[in-house]
Amino acid sequence: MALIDLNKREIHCKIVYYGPGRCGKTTNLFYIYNAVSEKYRGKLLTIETRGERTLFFDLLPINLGKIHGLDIRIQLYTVPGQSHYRATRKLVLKGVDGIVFVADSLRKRREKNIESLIDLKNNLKEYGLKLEELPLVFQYNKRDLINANIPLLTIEELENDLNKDLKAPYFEAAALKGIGVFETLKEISKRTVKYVARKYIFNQAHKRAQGGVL
Ligand SMILES: Nc1nc2c(ncn2[C@@H]2O[C@H](COP(=O)(O)OP(=O)(O)OP(=O)(O)O)[C@@H](O)[C@H]2O)c(=O)[nH]1
Ligand SMILES: [Mg+2]
Repeated sequence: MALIDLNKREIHCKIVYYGPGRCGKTTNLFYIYNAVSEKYRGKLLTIETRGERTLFFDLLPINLGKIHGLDIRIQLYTVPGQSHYRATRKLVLKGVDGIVFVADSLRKRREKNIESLIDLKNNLKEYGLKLEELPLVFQYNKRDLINANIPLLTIEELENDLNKDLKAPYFEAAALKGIGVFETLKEISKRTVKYVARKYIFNQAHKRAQGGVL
């Protein structure tokens, strides 16, 4: 849940990495954790995993430094992608401020990507939120497998399947090698901080206007 603390001059935002099972959400967080200096990151919490499958969520707090004198603190979450953890995904989405949708480039995962995006929209709806109104970035992951002779979806196909109407920015990535990981994080952070700041200013103005009437 976004929080702006003007006394401490801090903004806190929640960004959720969403997407089908095994698309590479946790891999993104591991890469970020290993690449960011201790000064700018908290502990990486991986709450319940079996093998490499997330069963509840991962959480990594990072500090992006200052913008306009405010400390930007971001909490990165991942959801468990496997279909039967829908209730957990909904729980993790509570209070979300920005979303990275990680899609799997493997051709055989095409339907799973589409299903996961529908699942995301349905879960948001239950909180009265619309995907098109939230900060959103797509990450088309596992592009490195193009060299392994494994059938991959083209970027055009991924865009057409997932982002035709949303028209959100997208990044090609190979999260295991860190390619596209920080580009994705930078874009979603920028959009999320802007969104949270705007919402805050709007709410303050609304409160003042209401105070004026009473
Ligand atoms: N080749 C390749 N493999 C990747 C890439 N990103 C992730 N993987 C592999 O894909 C598998 C699943 O990655 P995870 O990050 O655990 O996937 P997840 O989305 O967190 O999966 P769930 O927790 O089940 O939702 C692991 O074996 C990763 O090493 C990538 O860019 N390229
Ligand atoms: Mg995971």
